[in-house]
Amino acid sequence: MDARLNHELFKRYAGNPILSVNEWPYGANSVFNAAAAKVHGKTVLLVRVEDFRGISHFTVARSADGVTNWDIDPSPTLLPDPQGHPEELWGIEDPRITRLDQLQRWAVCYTAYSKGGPLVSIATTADFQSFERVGAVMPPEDKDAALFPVRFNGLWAMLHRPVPKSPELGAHVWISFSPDLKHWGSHQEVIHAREGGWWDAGKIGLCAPPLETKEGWLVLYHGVRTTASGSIYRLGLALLDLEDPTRLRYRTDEWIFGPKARYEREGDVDDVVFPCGWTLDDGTVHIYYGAADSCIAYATAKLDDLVGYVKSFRCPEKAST
Ligand code: BMA
Repeated sequence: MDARLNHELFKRYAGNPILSVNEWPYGANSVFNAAAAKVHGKTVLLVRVEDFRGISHFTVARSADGVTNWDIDPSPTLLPDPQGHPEELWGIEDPRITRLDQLQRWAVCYTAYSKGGPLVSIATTADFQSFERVGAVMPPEDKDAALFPVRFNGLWAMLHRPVPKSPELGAHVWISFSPDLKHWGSHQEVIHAREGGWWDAGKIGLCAPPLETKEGWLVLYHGVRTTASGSIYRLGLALLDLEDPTRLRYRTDEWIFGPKARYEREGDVDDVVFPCGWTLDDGTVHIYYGAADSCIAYATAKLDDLVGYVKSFRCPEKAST
């Protein structure tokens, strides 16, 4: 394995960051961790905006080329609704968008920051202007959730990351199933955080929604490395079986992307790259990632390179932990 290869998979855009509070039409502390979708040929970002109270909401930004000339809603697109949804008391964070063709709608999984801790909520939309809440679907603490775009044996599937009470048990990616997006069950762990000195030891979480490829569901996940001077958020890849997404087939040993550029290394939270969305066209994957919890950056990779790279690592965690 060429150790340099992993740093060449994603190419950073030279004009990064592509969005920050400097472009925002109203005052905000930071804009980061945006979901992404292609809607009528345009790239739509559902951006996490943190206000000066520390509470987050979402605002839509649209661009024809997915990189420049962002048309940003002049005021918040989706605000937390603590009256109707008490679980949103301290804001809504880190959205992930999945197109559900069967429902002719987009589903947004997001973190609702409740008094009991962060939990997973879902809302749907047909136009990114009005949203219908499904509500809270997983109790706290649980976040980093996204839906698969299709049903498996008639059931919707969702990846998410529950956190056990004892931190030494680690926080892992789970999969759950639902007939109606509201009621979830058949919970099982699908990607296990590694242990010891690994870059993804102890705590991992889904980044962008699972991406369908001929070879399986491509999963981009973050690993959190705890160091003496704070946490480092880096990214790895996994491939789940196309027919049975409870089966982890491949997983990279090395991280494929980590904080390097200044805007990733310094911000409200240093050393964080945190993509909540990616889009695919003509074999190119476009990732949109929060950098240092302060701005949004953009990078591209070839889908074939990502799939080829993850397949060059034989899965099984048991061997690696
Ligand atoms: C995670 C989430 C993200 C954030 C990251 C780094 O737990 O809360 O929203 O970007 O921490 O601070």
